Amino acid sequence: MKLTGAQVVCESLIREDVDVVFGLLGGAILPLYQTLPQYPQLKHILVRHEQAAAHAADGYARVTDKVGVCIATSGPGATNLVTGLANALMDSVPMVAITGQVPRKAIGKDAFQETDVQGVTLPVTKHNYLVMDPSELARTIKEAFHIAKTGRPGPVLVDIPKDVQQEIVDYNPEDVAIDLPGYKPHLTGHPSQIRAAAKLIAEAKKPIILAGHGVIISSAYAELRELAEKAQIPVITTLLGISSFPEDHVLSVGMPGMHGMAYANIAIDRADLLIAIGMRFDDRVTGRISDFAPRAKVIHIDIDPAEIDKNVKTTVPMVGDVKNVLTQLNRQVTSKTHVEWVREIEQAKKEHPSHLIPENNKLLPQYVVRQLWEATKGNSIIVTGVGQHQMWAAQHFFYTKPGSFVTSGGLGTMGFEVPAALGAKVGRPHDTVWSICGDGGFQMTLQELATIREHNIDVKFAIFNNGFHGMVRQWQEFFYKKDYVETRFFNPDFVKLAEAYDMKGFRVTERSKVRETIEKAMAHKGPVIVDFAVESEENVYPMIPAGTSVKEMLEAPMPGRELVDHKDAST
Ligand SMILES: Cc1ncc(C[n+]2csc(CCOP(=O)(O)OP(=O)(O)O)c2C)c(N)n1
Repeated sequence: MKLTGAQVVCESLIREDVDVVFGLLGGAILPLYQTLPQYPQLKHILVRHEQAAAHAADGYARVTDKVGVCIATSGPGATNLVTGLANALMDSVPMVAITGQVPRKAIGKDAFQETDVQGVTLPVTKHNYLVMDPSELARTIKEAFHIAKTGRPGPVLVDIPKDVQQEIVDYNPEDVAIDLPGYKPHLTGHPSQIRAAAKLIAEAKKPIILAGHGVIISSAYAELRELAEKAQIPVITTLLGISSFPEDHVLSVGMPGMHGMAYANIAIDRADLLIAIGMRFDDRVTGRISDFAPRAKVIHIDIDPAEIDKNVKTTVPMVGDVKNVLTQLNRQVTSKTHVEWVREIEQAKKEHPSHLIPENNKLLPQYVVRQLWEATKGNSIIVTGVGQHQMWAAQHFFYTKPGSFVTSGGLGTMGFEVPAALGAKVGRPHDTVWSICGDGGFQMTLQELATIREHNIDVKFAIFNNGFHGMVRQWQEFFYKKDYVETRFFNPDFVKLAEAYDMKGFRVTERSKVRETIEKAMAHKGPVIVDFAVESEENVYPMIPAGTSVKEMLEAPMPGRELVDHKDAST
């Protein structure tokens, strides 16, 4: 059949099972926008800034098994997507971004709103295209989705000149085939490596699993659990691996790394075998590499061969999809117990109770997180920004439902919390979504409150209002003698702000009012902002300063353990 390029794009999106797109229009993408009403199956959510379109698509993709889609115009529209693309690439999130480009004959002339988007986004996408021939549109969109969601997922950008969107082409969906001879993700583990890994597991006295985002991406929850239970191996979950293993399980040891649970880091330090599953040994996990897991052999399962030996030397690598590899491995792993080892970790938990919240009358941010957990009975998707509140959300809410924690891990993007929560609620409309926000990060994308109100997207925002860029203030306190340069700032009245956006707003200044306000917010149908006036100079503990090791770990001061000797070892 004969269609315009724009119609081919819409037809192709529908064939990829897309039902919602996030975007903001402009001249170069107008032909596509003017075509959208012909396809009511494609719901469009108009954001107020393109960065939010990318983060919303990202949040949507993380809580569904779908690819998130965002759309922007040429030039500034496309460049506004860059942070969102980089964020999705770092955290392996399947996304397709469609951008308008100036007409073909204007390319290279510094035309109005012309930017070399392919060039700009090359390092922040898994792959990108500039479609110069309308007859290649259908295949390109099909390839973009295939690349975005297979292998190690990531964002793919398709840049389409305005006249390519307007031109009439032949479209026969049956004839559209992908043509990617060089792209063949390796999906199953090599049998000899599986045997070698099973042997290491059988020999280990102190094995520990490090479960990452790959477990969630691959939906390998049951397989992970089977491995852990069969061989009685304690499980640590990285920041992005949170919710891949239920935190109420006896073998759960929590999060490792810079702000990980002390006992998780101690367990890694003492382990004789690390089984790293779909994680990439980020520096926030390892600290100083030479001191990381000094006694351990390493089994590393990852779909991306580039991750093997990148940061940590691997004894047995297994390249493949986590679910497949674990299924293969579980067949060869024999039942075992590690009673002494599990007891040793239990003892470390008692000696280093990192999850304890100080009992006092202060409005502590940790307490707010714990109350959110209790009030929701753990039945909520938690979305966060980046900073102290993010770490407290990771530490003090106990995640038991797969895919219930959405956070910007690799890029650490403040401002993620508002649009990603919007996207998550669109993706899982029947789930409660709480966005735990920094007062700094919230103000980076709060314009999206208008989008949220317009579509009545029922997200509950908990702003941790400490009047500071809290995480940076903490570094200034620890490493720069409390020299608070430019971390303190003025905040608007968030309750009035909520009212300005026709939303419900509450302010909480006392610990005793936390729970009832959370319940009121949940009872209200529609979006709510709760402004928690939390302790302004509370610190996140434990902390392993950047570039150091578990030996230099700082734990919360308590009787008999005073804080001493803060060194600036940061890199
Ligand atoms: C876009 C962006 N800019 C700067 C930073 C550096 N940074 C990391 S944490 C942080 C402070 C975050 O403050 P806030 O959002 O209020 O959260 P809090 O740490 O107080 O919980 C900053 C500025 C960042 N991560 N992202």
